[in-house]
Parts: sequence; C-alpha cells; structure tokens
Amino acid sequence: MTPTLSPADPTSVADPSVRVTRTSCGICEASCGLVVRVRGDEVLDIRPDPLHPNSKGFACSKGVQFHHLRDDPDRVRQPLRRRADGSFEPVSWEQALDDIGRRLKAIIARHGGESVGLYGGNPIVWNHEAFSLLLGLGAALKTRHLFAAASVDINNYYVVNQLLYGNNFCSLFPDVERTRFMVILGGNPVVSHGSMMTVGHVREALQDIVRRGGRVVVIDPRRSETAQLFEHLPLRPDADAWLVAAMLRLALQRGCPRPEVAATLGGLAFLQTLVEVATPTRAEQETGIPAARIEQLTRDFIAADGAVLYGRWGASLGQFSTLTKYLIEAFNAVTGNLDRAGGALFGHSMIDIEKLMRDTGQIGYDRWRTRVEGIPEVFGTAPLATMAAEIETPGNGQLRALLVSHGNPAMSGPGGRRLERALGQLELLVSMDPYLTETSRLAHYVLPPTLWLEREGFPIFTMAHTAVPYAQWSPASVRPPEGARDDGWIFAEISRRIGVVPSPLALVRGLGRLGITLGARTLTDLALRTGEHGDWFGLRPSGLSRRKLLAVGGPLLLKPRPPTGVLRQRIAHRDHRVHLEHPLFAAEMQRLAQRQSNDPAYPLHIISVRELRSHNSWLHNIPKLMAGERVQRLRVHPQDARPLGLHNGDRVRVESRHGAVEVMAWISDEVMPGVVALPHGWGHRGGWRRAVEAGGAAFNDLTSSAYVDIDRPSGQAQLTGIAVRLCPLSSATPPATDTVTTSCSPSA
Ligand SMILES: Nc1nc2c(c(=O)[nH]1)N[C@H]1C(S)=C(S)[C@@H](COP(=O)(O)OP(=O)(O)OC[C@H]3O[C@@H](n4cnc5c(=O)[nH]c(N)nc54)[C@H](O)[C@@H]3O)O[C@H]1N2
Ligand SMILES: Nc1nc2c(c(=O)[nH]1)N[C@H]1C(S)=C(S)[C@@H](COP(=O)(O)OP(=O)(O)OC[C@H]3O[C@@H](n4cnc5c(=O)[nH]c(N)nc54)[C@H](O)[C@@H]3O)O[C@H]1N2
Ligand code: SF4
Ligand SMILES: [Mo]
Repeated sequence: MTPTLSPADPTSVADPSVRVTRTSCGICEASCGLVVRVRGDEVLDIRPDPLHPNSKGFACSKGVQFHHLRDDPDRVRQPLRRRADGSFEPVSWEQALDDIGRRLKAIIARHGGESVGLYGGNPIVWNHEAFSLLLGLGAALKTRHLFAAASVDINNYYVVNQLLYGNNFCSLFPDVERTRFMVILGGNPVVSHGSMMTVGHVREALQDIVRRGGRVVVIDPRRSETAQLFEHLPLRPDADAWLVAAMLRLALQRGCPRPEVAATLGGLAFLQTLVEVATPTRAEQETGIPAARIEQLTRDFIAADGAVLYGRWGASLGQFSTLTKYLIEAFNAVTGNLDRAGGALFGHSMIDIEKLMRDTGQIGYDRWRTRVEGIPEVFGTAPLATMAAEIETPGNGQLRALLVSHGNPAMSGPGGRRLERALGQLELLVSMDPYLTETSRLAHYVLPPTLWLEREGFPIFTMAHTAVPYAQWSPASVRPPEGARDDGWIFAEISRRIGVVPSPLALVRGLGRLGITLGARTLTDLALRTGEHGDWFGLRPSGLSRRKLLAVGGPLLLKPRPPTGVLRQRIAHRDHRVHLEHPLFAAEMQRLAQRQSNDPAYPLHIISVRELRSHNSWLHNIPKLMAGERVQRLRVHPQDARPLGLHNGDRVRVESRHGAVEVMAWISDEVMPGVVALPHGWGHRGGWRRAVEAGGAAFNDLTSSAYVDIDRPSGQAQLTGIAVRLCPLSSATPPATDTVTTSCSPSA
C-alpha cells in the first residue's frame, strides 16, 4: 500500500508502519526540503517538501532518487584494506582504525604533524560535524596540509570577501526575488540549481524576473540551458575580467557611485586607476563582445531599479578568478547595488557562520604560504592545486599521509594524472567514501561512511545564502547500513588513536586532555543557542536549540527576506567600509593586461559542462539517473568541425599542453566558434561498475596544477578556458586542407 501525502501536513500518513521525516537534500546547494517515507530499513520514497519555506515544493530527480544510492550494490559496506596486488579485502572497523592509528603515529613521530594532510570534498558541506572535526584534526596536528574542494570552486570568493568585507564567509548573493535586472556571468542555475545563492525553484524565480518586467542576461561561451531561456551574450572563455573592468570604467565615467554610496566605499581612486586599461575597444578585442553591447549593458544595469551582477563557476575557474570576483563586487558596489533590495544581499542564517568561523580561528588570508610553491592560505586551507607538489617534493614538511573525506580529488582535482600518480606515492592514503572511486582505489584503506539521509544534520553553509532565511536541523531519516559509520565518528576515532583532540579551540583541546569531551555537535548547538535566534538556555523560551528543531521535525521560517541596510554592521573592517584598495588587485590587473591568450598550436578553448542528472564525479552509478543511454559528448561548433571533417559521433582526440583525452564529437552551435565543451565526471576508473561502463574521458586530464597555470591569489586551478587542439581519429570524410590544427601528436 502506498500511503498518501498530505500537503497540509507532509508527515501525516495513515499507515502506522510507515515513518515519515522531513529533511533537506545533501547533494547540491539548493538544499531542497524533502519528505522521506520509511518502512523498517527500506526507504519507500523521497518527495519534495511542499511546505519548505525556501525550496517551496521543488526537488530534482537526483534528490528523489537518492535511496537508489543508499541501496546501490556497489556501495562499500565494510572497511576495506588494499592488498599488495591492488585488490581489496574486508577488515573490521577495529582492525582498520587501529592500523591507521598506528601508521599515522609512526609517520607523525618521524616527520611531525605537518606530514599528515586532510582533504574535505564538496559533500562535506552537508555534514557540519565532519567538517568541524576535519578542521579540528588539522588544527590539533598543526598541519598546513588542509585541503578543501572550495579551492576548485569558490576560493576566489573567500579571498575577495576577506579583503573587501573582512571575513571570508561574508558572501553576498543576488536578490533573485526582487531584482529587476540580473546578469549571470558563468552560471547555469537551471541545471546547477544555483551556487552561492540558495533560491528555491531557481528556474521559476528567474522567469519571474522577466514576468515582472525585468531582464535576465546570461553571459556564457555556451548557450547553456539557462541562456536558452533568457537573453544570451556569448563571450570568450576566461575573458570575464576584461568585460567587468570595462563595465566598471564606464560606470565610473557615468557618475557612479552616488555620494551616499561613495561614503561606504574605500579606495575609489585606486579602482578608477585600475580599470583605466579596460577601454571598450580593448574589452571588445578580448571578450568578443561588441563595445556597443558592453556600453548598452552597463547603461541598462545602472538604470535598473535594483540590479545585480552574479558571477559563478565559469567566472571563478579561469586564470584570473580573484580579479574577476573583485571586479564583480566593485561593480555591484559602485552602481549602488550592495545591500539593497534587488541587488546583492548579506545573508541571514540560523547560525552566524561568519562569527562561528571567526571564533574558531579560520578566518583569514595569506597568514602563511604553502611549503613548495608559496601560495597564500585561504581560511586556513591550502589549495588542491598544490597537493601533488606537496607529496612529490622531499624535505621538511613533505606530505606523506592523507585522509580524504567526501572527496574524489583524483577525478575532480586539477592536473588529473599527476595528482593520481602523487596519491599513489603516499605512505598512507585513507578514503572515506561510499564507493571505490578513482581516489579510493589508490587508498590503503577505504572506510564506508553514512550518507546524508542516514545521519542527523543541517546545511550550515547553504543556509548562509538563502533567499528565505529558515532554520532546520533534521534527524536521520533512516538507519545506515550495518557497516557504515559517520565521517565525524571516524575522525574522532582516528584522533583518539593518535592521542589528539580534534578541535580548533585550544580550550576544547585542553578539556579533552582532562577527559571532558565537547563534541562538534554540542559546540554547534552552543553556537545556535547563544546566537541571535538561540534560546539562551531557557532565558529566551521562544528561541531555538538543536533539541527544539529536532522536535519540530521540519523547517521554521526565520524572516520572510534577508535583511538590507546592514552594510556597516556586517563589514568586519574597523572603518566598516568596503575596502576596494589592495596591491594584489593592481598586480593581477597588470598580469591580465600582459597575458598572451592566443597559443597558435592550441587554437581552441575547452570549457566544462555540468549535467542535470550528474553531480561532479559521483552520481554516475545510479541506473535511473543514467537512463536514456547517456553518453559524454564534446560539443564542437560547425565552423570548427568543418575544416577537420568532424561529424556527429566521430571519435576525436583533444590535446592540451598538459594531457590528452579521446571523446565523441557532437557538432552544435550551442558553443561559440573557437570553443569546445565537455561534461566533467566521466571516464571513471574505479570500482563503481555502472559509472565505469558509461565510458567517456576525464576532463581534468587536460588541466594543470602547475604554478604558472593557476589563479595566483586564490591558488585556484584553471578548469575552464584551457587551450586545446582537436585531432580527428575516425571520420567519415577526409579533413579539408585549411584544418584548424596541423600538429596533432601521434594518436594512441
Ligand atoms: N573539470 C571539472 N572539474 C571540476 C568541476 C567541474 O565542473 N569541471 N567542478 C569542481 C567543483 S565545483 C567541485 S565542488 C569539485 C568537487 O570535488 P570533490 O568534492 O573532490 O569530488 P566529487 O566529485 O564531488 O566527489 C565527492 C565524493 O564524496 C563521496 N560522498 C558522497 N557523500 C558522502 C558522504 O556523506 N560521506 C563521505 N565520506 N563521502 C561522500 C562521493 O561518493 C564522491 O566520491 O570538483 C571540481 N572539479
Ligand atoms: N546537476 C548538477 N548540479 C550541480 C552540480 C553538478 O555537478 N550537477 N555541481 C554543483 C556544484 S559543486 C557547483 S560549484 C555548482 C556550480 O553551479 P554554477 O555556478 O551554475 O556552474 P555551472 O553549472 O558549471 O555553470 C557554469 C557556466 O559557466 C560557463 N562558462 C564556462 N567558462 C566560462 C567563462 O570563462 N566565462 C563565463 N562567463 N562563463 C563560462 C559554462 O558554459 C556554464 O554554463 O553546481 C552545483 N550543482
Ligand atoms: S536541486 Fe539539488 S538539493 Fe534539490 S533535490 Fe536536486 S540535488 Fe537535491
Ligand atoms: Mo562545487
């Protein structure tokens, strides 16, 4: 019998054998509210939560199919130890943890805590306990080898937020619900469901902008699923900084900022000098967008009553991502759109993450630099692009042991094969992952974790950018399978075995040594209870606590909208103004102006594609999500395909200066001429059978983690706009003589 779901009370069911929980999805940043129905240990179904204040009854196929991942026959269900021949054997938790503890202790004794590293991948964002313990263990070991997926994603935000607003985690986000004009630079929210903005049913929310008479302009080298629905302006990959600098120059010439806005900004004269080089002519040359269009866009933006320039992944993974993000913030600021309805907003969260991260000592930039390449730290972490060099380079502080949680760096990290080789050289690699991934297969131990559906939690990060601020702390919806353990528990057990207390707080470490344990969950609850919405241990009976939220069982509305008019209060600098001046930005502008963007041997540029039914590298093993014979296809513009004699379905070799992959070509004008586009997350080599069968090639084999190829200030790798050439492997028709590339390497 299938019990019915009541929209008035999504948890009411007639069947007493069915247990219903309300939770939030832990796959992407939309963090949609979900209703999960369970009988015994079986998840009957997962549906959108119609009463969730932010996601408002929306969920995508990944969220509602997640129980198939829980039940996947390829899921690792007991700790595995790698044998000498590369195969794995099951071992008990005691055996695995004791041996890991012993080996770590020996490595630390010989080489110090610095020789141990930690990597937290993207899904750790939905596991605040594991994230706290990962940071805590890093602090206890005093290691600088603390890596986060943020460094292949948003470290440019975290650098700019720190310099401009005084806190890495003070991330402003677009007021999609009220804006009259939204410019999307390098984002595809119709597929990604939004990043660094948590907007329920984002496609509808964007369409509403147009319905209320506003505009949405999508600036993207590819006519993405979002661009197809709105105005599309193609631009050359990794030219965003030129576009925004030119728009800023024009805005400043047109009398921006107004005096009352200027009073909130420091460093206007610096900014003015900085963007001088970005004349409309130069910007047209670099971006491929006609100067007249850039001028019109700027005029329309200034004229709109509430406008926002939103730059995301595509504008964050080029070689100038920190500069680009800086220019975006500066543009919103000088046009008077910071901290106003319809512009860019400061978030409002159940737990003040800016304060939490400051109190735990994470906040900062460039307090130290990486050992080998001298890249600045960002909120206490080192960039993933430096991991291979830290493993490869001998000397004091060499990285010798690594614990990976919620991540697949061998696939999602830059410089693909180099990183894979480096991971293989580690004295100890532990991968906490539900699958035998490309990373896990290199590990000495694979430890099976619980999944978000199977543990208590809340989306601490995405709550900081919600269009509708709410509070939620969900119970586990279903028991984990027998062999799985929470990542947080695993970190705690490893810490115990090596004799450290995993906390960034010296006080907590001290108490721990006296035998008094304050768990990560207790401390997060403490932050909630003593915060703006807290119950202050009964002093404010209407306030919130973990216990209360678990008892409520679902989300609670905190405010109908995030606040405005809070700029002075939220900026952490002593003068409470936006700091636009920093020598780093001048140096970056100079580096940009001197860039040589054309490499005649590699005349095309490749960009990465995100697909609706994939999530980075990890949902390709779910048959329902792979239905319809999904294949990986390289999009090639007809103008570039013709001289090579390329047709749909032909095999083609893509070569960059860093590596090569062989893929299937698909001729399409959705990409602009000169640009090819390939989905990430294919070309699996691990033990997830369906994913491996799906074939394809690993995008990141084309990327580099070398110092010369990264965004210097953030250490972020270049994952978009990489120069490549195409070499047809099998083609129905012979290539024409004026071929785009003449110097392909002999193909394998
Ligand atoms: N070419 C290219 N490269 C990219 C990107 C791209 O678009 N194109 N995207 C970049 C971005 S934005 C990001 S965020 C990074 C992501 O990089 P990573 O976070 O390193 O990698 P993912 O591919 O997301 O892998 C996540 C892993 O976590 C595992 N996992 C899922 N849930 C849990 C859990 O609850 N506990 C534990 N322990 N493990 C879990 C999954 O099985 C999977 O193996 O990749 C970056 N790399
Ligand atoms: N279905 C699905 N959803 C996801 C994910 C997923 O893998 N699958 N991953 C999640 C993660 S970890 C993240 S970080 C978010 C990211 O979410 P978004 O920030 O929306 O990123 P993408 O969807 O990669 O869209 C980036 C867009 O930038 C364009 N682009 C590429 N290079 C450039 C460039 O140089 N300049 C400009 N202006 N545009 C460029 C691409 O063509 C693409 O349309 O998505 C999340 N949501
Ligand atoms: S949009 Fe993202 S958060 Fe929402 S259900 Fe899909 S995967 Fe989950
Ligand atoms: Mo990401």
